Amino acid sequence: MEATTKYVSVVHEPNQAIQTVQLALKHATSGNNGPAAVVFHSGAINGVVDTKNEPMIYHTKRYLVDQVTLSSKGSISEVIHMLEEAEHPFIIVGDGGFFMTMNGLISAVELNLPIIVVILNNAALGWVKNAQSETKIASEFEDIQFANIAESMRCVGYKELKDVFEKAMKVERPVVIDVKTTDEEPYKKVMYPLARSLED
Ligand SMILES: Cc1ncc(C[n+]2csc(CCOP(=O)(O)OP(=O)(O)O)c2C)c(N)n1
Ligand SMILES: [Mg+2]
Repeated sequence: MEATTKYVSVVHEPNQAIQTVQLALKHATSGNNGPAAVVFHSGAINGVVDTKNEPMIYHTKRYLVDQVTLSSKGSISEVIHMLEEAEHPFIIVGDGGFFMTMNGLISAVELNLPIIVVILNNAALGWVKNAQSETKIASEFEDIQFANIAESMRCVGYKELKDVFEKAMKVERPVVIDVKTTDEEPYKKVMYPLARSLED
């Protein structure tokens, strides 16, 4: 977590919680604003005090192949710098991922950022749908009009890809482009073999 945050603190005792969160907020919002993290022992919720063991943080090593390098503080700042320098940063996201994160567009509109969000719209939580057998539950979307959602959030929305990029680059506000894709290609085809083997 140290690689991705400005400040990390571990809470061992329940009565440290409020002060630690306040300190984290102070760090997050002072100087160069950035993420801060406070890690609690799950037992702290029930009043258990554990000063000896560090809280467990979910281990990613089982899922990530060795070639994936963990981000360092330097590479995160590099990405932020690239986004700041880019005239029109492109953000590519699935339709499900867009739903999970579209509140970010409110800030993008407020800050007048000329970002271009491209939605790969397969009308599904493809990852979930592919992993379900015959019966599909809560993994398929209706025909959602993302361009309309974008327009109603005061972004510019386009419904199709044809000839759109040149137009999008001239817009000085956030743009959302709804690109219809297929959901017939399963995600397993593009997974790392190790990750696939854990699912099979
Ligand atoms: C906040 C959050 N909720 C749930 C998940 C689990 N999850 C991983 S991929 C996925 C489906 C994403 O759908 P979409 O962005 O449309 O991508 P697709 O697989 O269809 O290309 C979900 C629900 C997650 N990663 N993050
Ligand atoms: Mg999808």
